[in-house]
Amino acid sequence: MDPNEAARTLEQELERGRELIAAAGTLEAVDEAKIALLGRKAPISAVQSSIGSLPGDARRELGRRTNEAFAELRSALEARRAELEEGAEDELLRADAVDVTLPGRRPRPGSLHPLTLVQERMVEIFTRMGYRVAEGPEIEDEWHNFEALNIPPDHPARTMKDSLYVDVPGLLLRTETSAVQIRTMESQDPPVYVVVPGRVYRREAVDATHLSVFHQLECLAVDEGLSLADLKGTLEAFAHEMFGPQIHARITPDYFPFVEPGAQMAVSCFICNGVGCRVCGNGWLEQGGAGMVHPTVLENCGYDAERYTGFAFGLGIERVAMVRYGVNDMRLLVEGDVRFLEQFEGVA
Ligand code: FA5
Repeated sequence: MDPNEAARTLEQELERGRELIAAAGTLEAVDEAKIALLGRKAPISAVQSSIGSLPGDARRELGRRTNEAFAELRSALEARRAELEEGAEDELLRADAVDVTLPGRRPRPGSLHPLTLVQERMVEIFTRMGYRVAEGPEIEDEWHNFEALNIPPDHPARTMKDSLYVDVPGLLLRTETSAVQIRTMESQDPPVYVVVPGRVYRREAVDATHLSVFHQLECLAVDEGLSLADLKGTLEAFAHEMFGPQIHARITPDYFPFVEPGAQMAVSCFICNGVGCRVCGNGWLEQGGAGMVHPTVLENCGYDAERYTGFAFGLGIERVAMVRYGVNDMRLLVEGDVRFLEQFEGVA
């Protein structure tokens, strides 16, 4: 390449470089322009390679001009790159900016589950009467769940058909909170006044009034001179506090091996008012079992059955919730449907 052509090429490349660099709108375009202007195949590289073949002064002159052209193009490329990087950062800052004037997104507050509401209310009613709250394990042994409660070995509740056993011999998921009657009496002397809310498990077909995992509230009172009248009065006081004066309570004879006499507590149906309907059948909704603590049970726990008498009952918390809130299918209480649950917001 002769010196004049080389000088022209440098001029053209500088001109082309200014245009290319000004038009590069992205960092990738800057990279492409760099290859086109300064790469091995770029015209300026051909000029550079021709320098060596020129004589003395012409060589120095073209060398100087080539270096200047390289320097100008490099610094223009760098300047454009810096400009674009700064722009990208500004863009990021803009995108990340928080608009404090926008309305906030308020998280929806949850509310207590109807079963929790009912359990808390039940516990409150009994603690106001002077009862204390006791608890027991949900995995129970056969002594506390059956034997000590006077439930004989051939009782159907003790078979796998009715109860859920765990993989350890002699242990099962407790079938009733009555097991905590035994644990309480084993751990303290009379007088006893306790209520025991808790979860129980049975092998049971689920329907509108039965679940296989449900809750009971057990009540146990042992003292000198307690009679069936105290049991009846306590249940009536509870029913009035819980359901109000429009609901009537009754107790009728029933059998449980750990009480004598035994009874069942029912309240008048909230749908038909005691007349009889599809939900209740005969006008009454069973709420729980009850009775005077069997002397054998007192003796199993080391209590003097000649001196002390007691009463006990176990209420189904789901059944109480159904009456209190007018729910006609127990399954609604465990399905977790928000449309059902949100109706209890602000409810006591
Ligand atoms: C008992 O569980 C006795 N332990 C109650 C008792 C305690 C009697 C103290 C005497 C002295 P029962 O199996 O009937 O009894 O259950 C008591 C209450 O639990 C029932 O009245 C009902 O309200 C509730 N219940 C029973 N089975 C279910 C079930 N599958 N689903 C929901 N609630 C149930």
